Amino acid sequence: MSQPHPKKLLRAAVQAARAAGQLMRKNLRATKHIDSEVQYDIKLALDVRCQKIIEKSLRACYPDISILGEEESTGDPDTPLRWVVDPIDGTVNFAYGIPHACTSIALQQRMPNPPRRRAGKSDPISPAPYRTLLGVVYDPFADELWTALRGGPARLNGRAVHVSTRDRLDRSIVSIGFAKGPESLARMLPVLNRLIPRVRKIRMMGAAALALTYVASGRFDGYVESGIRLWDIAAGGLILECAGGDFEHEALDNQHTYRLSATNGLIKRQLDRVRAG
Ligand code: LIP
Repeated sequence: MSQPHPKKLLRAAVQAARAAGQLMRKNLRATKHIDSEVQYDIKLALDVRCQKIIEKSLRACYPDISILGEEESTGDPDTPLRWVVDPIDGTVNFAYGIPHACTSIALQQRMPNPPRRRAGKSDPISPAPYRTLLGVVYDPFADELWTALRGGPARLNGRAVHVSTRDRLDRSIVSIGFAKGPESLARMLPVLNRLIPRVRKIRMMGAAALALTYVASGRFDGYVESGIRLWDIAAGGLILECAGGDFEHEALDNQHTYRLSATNGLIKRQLDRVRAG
């Protein structure tokens, strides 16, 4: 199968993200049906409805590209390309009527012979055998659409964006996330305690994809989380890289789970020292 044109693929992802965003916007204040919940997480019926809208939209354009989604996966998992979809990133915010959530769609390419990693460098989300070709993150409440094609600029509503130039941790805003289980809390609470006295401000917003696009846009200077899933960060990771940022990640034991440190690149060493303790 010859690879479709990247800009057509991007258009399909934007169309799908906007369709899901429309449903999110319409239901922000509605009573939400909860499919399941645990202390640190909620699954909404709207998560599944948004995933279905995205799947239908993407498959209408590209029926042969598989979809790896937070809610479900469809198609042949061995296709050379795969969509990676989080229909609602920031589900708990959305469930509580907090207008800070988004749709995240990435396209990844299977790498036949995974590139050797240069020391300290890594492709967002590699580890092998996939690399991210495009990313779309859409916040329907702020009507902010971030896009990026590998090798090109990161854009917010069509205008190029770039990471901040702040190079001092004590002048930086660093976002931190706590994933869905007690082990993430255990790992990240000591990091939080070490960070608070060293930075200008900490922000905990509850949507990984938006935290990454905020670093890409110079609103945040860093973002750290452990136990985060591939679909939360695949699109935002590429957008950050295309905005000149650094997207370091480490695959954890359970599938599609990562520990990450995303920065403007300038505060990376200072942040790594604090994270390490
Ligand atoms: C969320 C992430 C957030 C993390 C939450 C949750 P979801 O994704 O965006 O950063 O801290 O635990 O994983 O579940 O809303 O798609």
